[in-house]
Amino acid sequence: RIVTGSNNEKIIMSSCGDVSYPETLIHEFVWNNSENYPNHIALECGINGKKYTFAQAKDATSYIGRSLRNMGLKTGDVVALVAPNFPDTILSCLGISSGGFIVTTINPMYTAEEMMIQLLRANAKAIITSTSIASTVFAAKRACLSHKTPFIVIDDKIGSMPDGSIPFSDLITRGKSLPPVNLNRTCDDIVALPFSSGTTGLPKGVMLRHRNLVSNIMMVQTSIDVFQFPTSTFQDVIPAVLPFFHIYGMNALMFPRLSFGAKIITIPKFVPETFIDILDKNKVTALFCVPPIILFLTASPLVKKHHFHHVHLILCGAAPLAEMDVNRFYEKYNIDSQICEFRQGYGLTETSPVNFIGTGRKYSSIGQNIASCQVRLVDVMTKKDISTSGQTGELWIKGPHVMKGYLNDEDATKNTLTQDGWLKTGDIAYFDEDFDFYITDRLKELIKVKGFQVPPAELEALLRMHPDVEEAAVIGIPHERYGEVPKAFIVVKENKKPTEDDIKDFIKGKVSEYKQLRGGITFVDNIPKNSSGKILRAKMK
Ligand code: 4UW
Repeated sequence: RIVTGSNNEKIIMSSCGDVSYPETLIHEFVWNNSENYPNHIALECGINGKKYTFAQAKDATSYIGRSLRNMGLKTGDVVALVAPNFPDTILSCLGISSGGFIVTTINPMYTAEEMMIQLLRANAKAIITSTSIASTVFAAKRACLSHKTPFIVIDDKIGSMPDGSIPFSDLITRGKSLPPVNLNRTCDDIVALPFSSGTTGLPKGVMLRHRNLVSNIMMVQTSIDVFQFPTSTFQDVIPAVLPFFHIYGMNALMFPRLSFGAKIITIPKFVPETFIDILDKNKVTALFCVPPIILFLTASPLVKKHHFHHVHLILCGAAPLAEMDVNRFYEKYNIDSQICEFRQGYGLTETSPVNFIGTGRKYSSIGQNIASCQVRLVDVMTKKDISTSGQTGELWIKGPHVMKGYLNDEDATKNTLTQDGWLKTGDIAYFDEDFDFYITDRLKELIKVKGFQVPPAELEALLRMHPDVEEAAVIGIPHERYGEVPKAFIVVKENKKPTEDDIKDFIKGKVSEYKQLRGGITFVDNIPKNSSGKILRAKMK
């Protein structure tokens, strides 16, 4: 499994070999097989029941692309998609691709200030949102983009459309009579621009090509053969509670599952009763989870054994999960783990996203590197490659799924991607005698709250804007339900005495709910730094 490279690097190859994948654009790939089951339901809203068959969804995608063209957008322009999970959110994503544009997905929970930053960095030329959050998104648009920027709104039956909005449904109805888009795009063009803070600093646009997305879907499919195309009697049914704006919801759930003919039931917000209602009414076959959902499934009195009757796979990733939590789940419901398999996955926005998938045997392991995913473990101190089981090092990744780089940020790109294409993940791992991998720590600055990224640099910059704050440092501390939560250390200015609540109130309206300082604030005399002024986070922990 370990091959020595030309620079004496020790490369851990996938036991699944290399994968071949078609030279196809992502929206074409997603609908490639849909002609075999045109009348199966592809998308269904878990709240209002709105449905699209595969034939309808495929056509709608193309009409949306044509309509966006007709608004004057040009090939390679960025369209911002800021919407909770709805069928129309998925159609928007694919429609943006079919028009030859790039989609930057923005967290719909963001405040207007947070949205503005991404709209500007991504240089968005149009926005698609939904009525329930339209007023916040509109405020962000008004503050930073031209009033001519098309503002398209999905009607999610809550809230209303700001003046001058374009109803999303018009894109589909009007697009029908427009000529097809003459696409001049290749697999090496960028199609998605999700944001990630990577190993350090503020969120950056992660440039993902069509090739990255398509290859990663085939890498997973080749490595775990657990999903089947629909037949006259079977179709995978998957509730989508993971947000589509995040790469896990986008290219581990939405695109791959649709391309293999599953029905996706969209859930805009995790509400326990709604989730259970969907499990009650549908023969759900697979669950895509983050650790807090696994804890919910195990602990909630609403969840019953029969909810898992048709479930063949439970996937979990985006943050660490303890083996004990999975054992508890199986014990509580007395479910056969051979029939309803549990597997962890390990992914990153920068790798489109999947690199490792569990084997269904060792629950605390992220499993093995999937087909075409090459891996190195690099000793943090000596910078030498590790080729022995049990030793920890930084995980490096190479393959067709690795991003092109960070948008307009050469320094961050250079610090993350080596010249010969290795991506430094900033995660610490080791492997056991079976080549099953385990994540043990995070070298990078990132804090993960319920699987969502919280870049400490963003909170530190905000804290430093408080008139009483001289210096600030933020780290993640463990939290029972959220995994981690941010905690701040603050040095106050001379003669100033802000309280913890003063500081928390200052942060409150500026960043989303999950970024709030739930770990509390400690006032200190100084913040440990190295000679170049970098905060010594490990020391602070
Ligand atoms: N254990 C410990 C894990 C794990 C983990 C991720 O927000 P991003 O950039 O991306 C993600 C993607 C997660 C994902 C995608 C597809 C998939 O199949 C799956 O599992 C089923 C998960 O979270 O954050 C990347 C960072 O999140 C941490 C790790 O630090 C990584 O660098 N992370 N998965 N299983 N930590």
